[in-house]
Amino acid sequence: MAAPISNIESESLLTRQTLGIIMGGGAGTRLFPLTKDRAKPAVPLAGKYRLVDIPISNCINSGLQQVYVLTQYNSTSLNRHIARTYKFDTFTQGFVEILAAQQTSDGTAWYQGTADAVRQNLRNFLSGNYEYFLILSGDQLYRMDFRKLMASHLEAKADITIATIPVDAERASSFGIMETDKNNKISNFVEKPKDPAVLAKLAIPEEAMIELGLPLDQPAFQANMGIYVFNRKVLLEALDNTYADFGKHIIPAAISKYCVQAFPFQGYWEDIGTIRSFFEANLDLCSVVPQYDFFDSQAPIYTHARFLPATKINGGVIRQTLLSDGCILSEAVIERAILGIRTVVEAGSSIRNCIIMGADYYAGAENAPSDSPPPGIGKGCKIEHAIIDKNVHIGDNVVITPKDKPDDFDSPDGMYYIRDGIVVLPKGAVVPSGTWI
Ligand code: ADQ
Ligand code: ADP
Repeated sequence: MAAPISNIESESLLTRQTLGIIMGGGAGTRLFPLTKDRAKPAVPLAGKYRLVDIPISNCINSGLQQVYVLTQYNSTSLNRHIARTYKFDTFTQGFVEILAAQQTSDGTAWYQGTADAVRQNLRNFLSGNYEYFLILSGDQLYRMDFRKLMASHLEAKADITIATIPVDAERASSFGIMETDKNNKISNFVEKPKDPAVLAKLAIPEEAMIELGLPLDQPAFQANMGIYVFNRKVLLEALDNTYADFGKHIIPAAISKYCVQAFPFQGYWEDIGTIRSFFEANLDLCSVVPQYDFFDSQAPIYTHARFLPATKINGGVIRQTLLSDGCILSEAVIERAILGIRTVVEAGSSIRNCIIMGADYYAGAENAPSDSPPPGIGKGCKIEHAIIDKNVHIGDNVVITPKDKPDDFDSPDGMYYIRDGIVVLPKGAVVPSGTWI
């Protein structure tokens, strides 16, 4: 057996020789309309962050400071956010850079899938002296020390390592599911198995369940988290074809050809790439003890530092709510909600089970557009089960609820959308006083 790699050794290896590649989203519409005017990585999260802050912070907290973000298009908000947030000094040679599909050599074609996105940028990646490529999804909420993943990859002398998480039978058909031997070597991989007979054969064996400390009362499956480590030569070979996706094509084809290892992970991990999962993971942060810990000072989540004033509360009732900086709240009832930066709520309004993303400016500010009414929520409104994107103006006595409405609906005037039973108001929407949605 290979000698164990010391932490310091694997840490410096990771820092010097690993490139982080964040998959910032396909042409997909799963987070629409939050992605109507911005690239997916720039979607606001938990009041003051953006989706991309999670994988980038995990990289930085793991000592990895060279990171590319692959996205379809380079929206101004994504560009601005990355440029303002991730600045490294000259001694570290760290960078976080966006590579947008529009800017690749062959023109404006969108990336056909995750593997295609990496393939189209290979020249960029290979120009550095990287031995390892850490490929990460951009729409997941989790905290992982990638040094442990790298140490496991090196120890196993793997060609590819895939981080895995146990899931139950109900969720298994949404993930790549794999079988491993007792040394965590992957022997079989099925992308999103729909056939119950196929799935049943992939259940984690009892002795492995005991080893992982999982309850034995229901079957569990080892799911692909979309987090991969590739050795340089193996990545080159694996992409020497026209396969579009890692999960659908590259990984299943690699199992018989390479040493592909699993790295079992057991912390909190949520895919937040759909409106429903995004909504639920955000609102879980309002629980008394949330499953995800933004308060962890050992591995903080970084974001754009703004110099906003403290939030001002003139009165009202606030329960289980995340309040960002620079809000002004007057005699409102707010329960289980996320209030983003510069949120304004006027007297007599009630907000329950909502994500309010806030605003880029205050009414009358120098940077406020002269042709839009002020952002914020007026007097006497009732809003529930909704996501209100940035810079939305809601007049007085407005009611917004998905109750008695279809689960999926687009209002003809584009003022609102319903997705998975949640009302979503797009960025900059204007809702006149007295409107019932
Ligand atoms: P899916 O979630 O279906 O399954 P996929 O659509 O391939 O994954 O997206 C993976 C990540 O890449 C997401 O963050 C997505 O936003 C991003 N992405 C997708 N297409 C992209 C593109 N063209 N350019 C840039 N980024 C893109 C995958 C695996 C499963 C695994 C789950 C775990 O295929 O096996 O279980 O991820 O979430
Ligand atoms: P934040 O990171 O604060 O959520 P943004 O990056 O979207 O917000 O915008 C930050 C600030 O930049 C806001 O004050 C906004 O008015 C201003 N701003 C918005 N769009 C532009 C633009 N295209 N160019 C320059 N500044 C802008």
